[in-house]
Amino acid sequence: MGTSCYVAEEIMENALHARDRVGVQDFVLLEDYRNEKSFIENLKKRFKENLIYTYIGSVLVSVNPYKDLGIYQKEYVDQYRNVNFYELPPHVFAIADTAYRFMREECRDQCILISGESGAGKTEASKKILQYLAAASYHATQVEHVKDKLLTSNPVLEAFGNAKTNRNDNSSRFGKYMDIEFNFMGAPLGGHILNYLLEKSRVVHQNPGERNFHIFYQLVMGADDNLLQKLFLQREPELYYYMNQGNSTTVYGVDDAAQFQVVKSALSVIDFTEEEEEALFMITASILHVGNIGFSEENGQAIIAQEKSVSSICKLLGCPEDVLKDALTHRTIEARGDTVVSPLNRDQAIYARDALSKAVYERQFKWLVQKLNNSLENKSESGRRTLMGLLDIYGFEIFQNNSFEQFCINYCNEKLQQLFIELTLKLEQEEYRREGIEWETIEYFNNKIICDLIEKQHKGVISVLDEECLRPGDATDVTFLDKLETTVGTHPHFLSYKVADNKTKKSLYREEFRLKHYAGDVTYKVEGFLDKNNDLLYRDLKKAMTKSSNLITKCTFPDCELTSKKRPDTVATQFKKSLSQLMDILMSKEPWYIRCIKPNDNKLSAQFDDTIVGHQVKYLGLMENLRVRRAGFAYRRPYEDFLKRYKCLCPSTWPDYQGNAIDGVEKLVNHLGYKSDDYRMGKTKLFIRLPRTLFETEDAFEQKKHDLATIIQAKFHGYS
Ligand code: AOV
Ligand code: MG
Repeated sequence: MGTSCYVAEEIMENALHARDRVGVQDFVLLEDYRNEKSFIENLKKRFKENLIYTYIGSVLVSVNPYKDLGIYQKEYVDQYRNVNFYELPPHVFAIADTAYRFMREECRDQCILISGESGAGKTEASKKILQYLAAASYHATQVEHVKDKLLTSNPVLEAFGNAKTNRNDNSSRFGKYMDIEFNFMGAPLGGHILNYLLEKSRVVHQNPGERNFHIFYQLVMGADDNLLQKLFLQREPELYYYMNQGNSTTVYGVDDAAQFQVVKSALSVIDFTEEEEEALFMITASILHVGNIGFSEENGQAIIAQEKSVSSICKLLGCPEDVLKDALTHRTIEARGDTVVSPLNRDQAIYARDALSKAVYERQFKWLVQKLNNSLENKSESGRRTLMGLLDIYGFEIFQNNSFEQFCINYCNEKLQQLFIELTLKLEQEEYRREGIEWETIEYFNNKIICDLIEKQHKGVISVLDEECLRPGDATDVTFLDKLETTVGTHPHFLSYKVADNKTKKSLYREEFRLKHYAGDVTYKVEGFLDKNNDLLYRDLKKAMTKSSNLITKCTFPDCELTSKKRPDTVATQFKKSLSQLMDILMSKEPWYIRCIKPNDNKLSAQFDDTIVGHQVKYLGLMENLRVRRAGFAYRRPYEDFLKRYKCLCPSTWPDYQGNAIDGVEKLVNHLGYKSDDYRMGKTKLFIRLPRTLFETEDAFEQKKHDLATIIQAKFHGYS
């Protein structure tokens, strides 16, 4: 037996002795593996011992410790480097290392999918993976710069895309998928980021206890006096309407001013020029001024209350003051060649003002991602390359008030859960059946029904919403709800006041609908759905922005947009399309999963709430995942591949073998002494139950390679 297996056994032994205290490190070893209570008990035992990671086979379950455990330093990176998956205690580094090695050795694209509800630890996990890949991958001076950029892209994106919510002090308000590109030696060459739907409504509105995006607070608290003056800002977040609505301008334990310095230095690493940096902060500042404009009303016409704010904006963005003032209080409508200018009332003006802020911020964010991508682009090498994808999205969320944003976020989580089901529960079981391996079907809840309810053509929530958005005339949020009730009213995962039974009616208001998501019931208020989906910015304001001399705004509001007649897709449809593309990307890669769990709802370190954890275990499908894993096989390879790699280990298959692959593999496994329960012969593939069996074979292979190399070397020396 090779040394690595010996170590594995010893660890396993130790683990068994310590089981009472620390539980099992792989749920597959859990005796009472069908029992949810035992499952949760095991998580809890480990959590209490600060062991936050546990495997279900190759799936990593992680429980947020809400404290620094000191398990991510360099020693840990070194420890996990090039070590077989099961030989060390579970760790996010082990997943990163295994995916990285698979990618290099088998030249196949990999992806690591991180899921879990808001605050469960997805973003932290994704940062640890990036850190590991940078530290453990091939070192060379020419790639260190790429690594720097990959790592520093994070604080910049988080500053502009994360915010404090009531669920998480550093909540991601956009979805992020990142591909890192490696050459054949495993050196990172570059990267590419895809971003998904930023929650831009936060720019103009925050719920009690919440904040706007971090960057606003960082700028106001961290800019030096000089810069602050240049931006016409004061060091008091409470002065700005866009920062003070949540009545919570600070985050416990966070130093916004220090973070601003981190962002500034990160910007220079990712190739921002001084002008670009200045333009970026000017836009950010101008949005704060937009929020403070304020309007009064006379004879039904809006009047700008804070002229000073407008003049600051115009100086910062370099756009003519009269044009902006007009655009903030008037609307031009063009019909059949005629143009009619009509004044806005106060509400309309506020609406237009906020639409402007949202559009400017969102476009700036997209520009930022594009700029990052330019900086991360692999310009040095062509040739064979493989990709490692990393997905970190916004987690499932339920708030007191749920609106269009939560609808999109939760829809995204449904899609990701669907992918998990497809790949780990459905395809896995189908493969056993297809390969003719005896299999007792394991039942699971398939959330495809909810995905369909949301996205089905003509019949889903998004289609109905779009229909109302595009219908000229009297469409409102309420007519949208009416239509929803007619179209999907009988769907088992849909409820609203009108279609609910008398008992459920009591828990619903008239202008709400409830979706029974895989992770729980969420009640959405329809108010604002049409507006947010339409996402209109009045032409006058667009026009004012095209006149801006700020180098970012100039680029994000191109003139051609004014002449384009084509109506863009609605927000929900754009999102649906981008998610569908994302699913295709993920399906084309070998997936690894990290399932994050939140131990309590109070962001506390020492609290493990059985009910809250139990709920997550249930909806994440972890019990079913375990049962499939228990009954299944950890490793499978087509006969040809297996034979090709290991044929040298058996005298009947090496050096000469003419027969077919299946017979060859049979000879091989017999010779290697596989026991009958260790493996199954499928129609086209060999299935191996435990990784240990494969490790032994791999060790024997390494030994053989070594022996052969020694023989060849000896011969070589003999001849010379
Ligand atoms: P999320 O990404 O899953 O939520 P985060 O990764 O932002 O959640 O984690 C929330 C907070 O929990 C972090 O800011 C840390 O304080 C703490 N935390 C998470 N993981 C760890 C860890 N491994 N060690 C120590 N502390 C941790 V959201 O983005 O809201 O869905 O949209
Ligand atoms: Mg996050």
